[in-house]
Amino acid sequence: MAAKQSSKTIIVSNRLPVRIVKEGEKLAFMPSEGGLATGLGSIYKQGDNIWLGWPGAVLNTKAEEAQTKKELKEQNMAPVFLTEQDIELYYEGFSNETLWPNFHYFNQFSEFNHEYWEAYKAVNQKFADQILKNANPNDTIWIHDYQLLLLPALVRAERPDISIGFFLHIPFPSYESFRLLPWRRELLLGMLGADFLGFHTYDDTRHFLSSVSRLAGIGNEHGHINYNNRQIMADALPMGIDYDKYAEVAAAPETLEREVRYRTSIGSEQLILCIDRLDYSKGIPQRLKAFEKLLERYPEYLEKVSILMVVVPSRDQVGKYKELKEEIDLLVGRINGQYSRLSWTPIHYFYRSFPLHALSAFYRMAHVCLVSPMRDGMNLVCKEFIASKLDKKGALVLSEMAGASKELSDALLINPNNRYQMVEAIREALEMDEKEQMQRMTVMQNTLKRYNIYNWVDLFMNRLSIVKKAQRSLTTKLLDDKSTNTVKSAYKKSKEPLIFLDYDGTLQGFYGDPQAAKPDAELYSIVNGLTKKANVIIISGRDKTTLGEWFKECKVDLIGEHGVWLKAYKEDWHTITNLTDTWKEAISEVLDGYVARTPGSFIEEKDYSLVWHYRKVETGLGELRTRELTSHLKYLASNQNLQVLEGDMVVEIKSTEINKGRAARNWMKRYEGADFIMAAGDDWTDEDTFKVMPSDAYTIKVGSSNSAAKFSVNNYEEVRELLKKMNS
Ligand code: GDG
Repeated sequence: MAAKQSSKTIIVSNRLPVRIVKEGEKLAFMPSEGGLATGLGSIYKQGDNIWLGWPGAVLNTKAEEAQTKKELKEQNMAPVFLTEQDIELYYEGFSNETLWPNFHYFNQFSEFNHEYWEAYKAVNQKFADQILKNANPNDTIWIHDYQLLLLPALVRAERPDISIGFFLHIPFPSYESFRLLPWRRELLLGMLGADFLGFHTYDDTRHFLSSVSRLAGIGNEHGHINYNNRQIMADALPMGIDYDKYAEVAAAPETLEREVRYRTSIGSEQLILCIDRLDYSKGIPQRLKAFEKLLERYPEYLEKVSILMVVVPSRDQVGKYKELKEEIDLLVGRINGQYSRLSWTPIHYFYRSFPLHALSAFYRMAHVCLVSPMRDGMNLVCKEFIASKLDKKGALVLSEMAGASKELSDALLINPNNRYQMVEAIREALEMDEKEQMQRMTVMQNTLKRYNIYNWVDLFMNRLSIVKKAQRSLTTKLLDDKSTNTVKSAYKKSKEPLIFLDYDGTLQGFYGDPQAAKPDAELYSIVNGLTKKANVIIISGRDKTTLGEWFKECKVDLIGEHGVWLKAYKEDWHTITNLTDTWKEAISEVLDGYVARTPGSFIEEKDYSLVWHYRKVETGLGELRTRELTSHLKYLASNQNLQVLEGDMVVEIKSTEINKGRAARNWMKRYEGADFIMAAGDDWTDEDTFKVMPSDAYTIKVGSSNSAAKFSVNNYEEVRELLKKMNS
């Protein structure tokens, strides 16, 4: 007996949420407290789910590897072991010296080194091998970040149907930056192995789509990319934080005790807080220079305001980082040297990391949090600051180059290259009255509470499963000789066959003048051949007069104007009028999902329609969502008789009760005894017909292979060939 194949989720990232520390002969496994680890904890710790990645130490013996495997297995993790050379070339090299600077627009620092590239490919393959060892066809794989851009396609090559999601945590650069990479096409094709690709902001998504189109020559329609017969989706999904955790830590006795201790030693001065990893993308020197300018221009702040600056050590043995560290040290030295008093230090500078409760005490103490990166995918520090402000007092100065600025429009937004603006924004933050602080903080807290890390994880997994479902329902098989014979022999055997045929593009080609597309002799002969045995329905968008005229000599039923007009053979034309609103509940749920992911949008309910408004949504994002919503509804809900209409900043879903699907369904009732059902069509209105067909019907899409139909053919001539064979 075959064992039932379970379906699990596999999370993959360069680093596991654990750190191995070698203590002499022994290995200690320290959990990581990062936001991603917390958010994904709700997934990877469940059942058979698993997180794959590098455990953070190069292991030297088989015994160490075996122990690591065993310990990690107990925590639902599996290691990908990397050598020192892997780390040097793939991680430090290609990931951090090629991709990182390029994606953050620091191209002057990008190294284009072939050895790095080879190592990057090889390590991505190592990850793929590890996934393939663990993955079943029904599993879902969620791959994270820029170190693993090739991984989706490597897995896809071996598991064509598996569900793969990818999330990029750093910015995706403009085409103008990305095109500089010698391996740009390979990287894009690597990413396109995924079914759903998530980015922090709409701009990242837009840049990715533009690179895919211009560098890989693969077009997209509103975020949907058709590639290798798969419909892939790219979308913005800003990552949140574990809001409640930060709020709880901010209220913990240990945090309060630390705050009192730190305050006692610092004094009562106003604090500007900055927390970053040592990196040139963070704009640390620019910020220090702005602070120096502030003191110079507004001497009233001397002895009243200080910066508390935490820089977390990172790669400070590498050239550029070493230089950056030296530059920061010099600037801090210069400013402190010039302005310090015995009782006051302008910059409290720490080049080290702190435990969470210390960080939380800093967040509580800060009057202003200054987050001024030159470029940042999201930036979680500013979100943690907001969550830690239990009394809602304090102000955030935020670079518009951080992804977080798209959500936190109530911060004081700055361009980090504009020193004058930064100085004035810091001043405005220091001077802001409490009422305004609390107003702004309330808005930002509400946003972050709602779009928290758990919500982000749920949304990602939902998106991926919707994309995959739509993809699976839309994959057709090219009608080959074998399937043609199957259709033919089923038709021959049937006693009461029923055939729905769209007209333009299905039975006839397209002409400049629509009236010129009238049936020719061959077509009449085919239709008349079929009607000797079958009930044939011409189901078209054409008006009833034209259809009636063209087929007046044929023994066919007619459906005109996409289902508005119906006419059985020898009967008169009539219309459908009954309206219902039973579809609304299900569609509201879908729309709720869009409202949750699109801040500023809302739903209006009318008697026979629902309206999604996006006038207040970030420019561009509303338009992108419209495309997505329209196609989502078309594919998921059109068998419920809905029409999706785009208006001025609105999308309206109407109960028309009128479409080809409904008309076809009525006709199937009329011919209840049908023992062979076939439908052929070429455009989106025919999708409605395909969707109401019983599962054993032969549905045929003319043109692309993306359809709810089972089979596809290339053009109307091939439809005619098939019908001729059935007649023969
Ligand atoms: C990448 C993208 C994106 C910092 N110092 C200490 C400490 N931290 C914690 C912070 C925060 C985290 O580190 C830093 O998060 P960021 O978002 O700022 O940056 P990266 O981790 O480099 O992240 C970034 C992120 O991915 C998520 O997608 O936002 O744009 O570059 O959580 O609190 N934690 C402790 N001590 C410290 O001294 N305990």
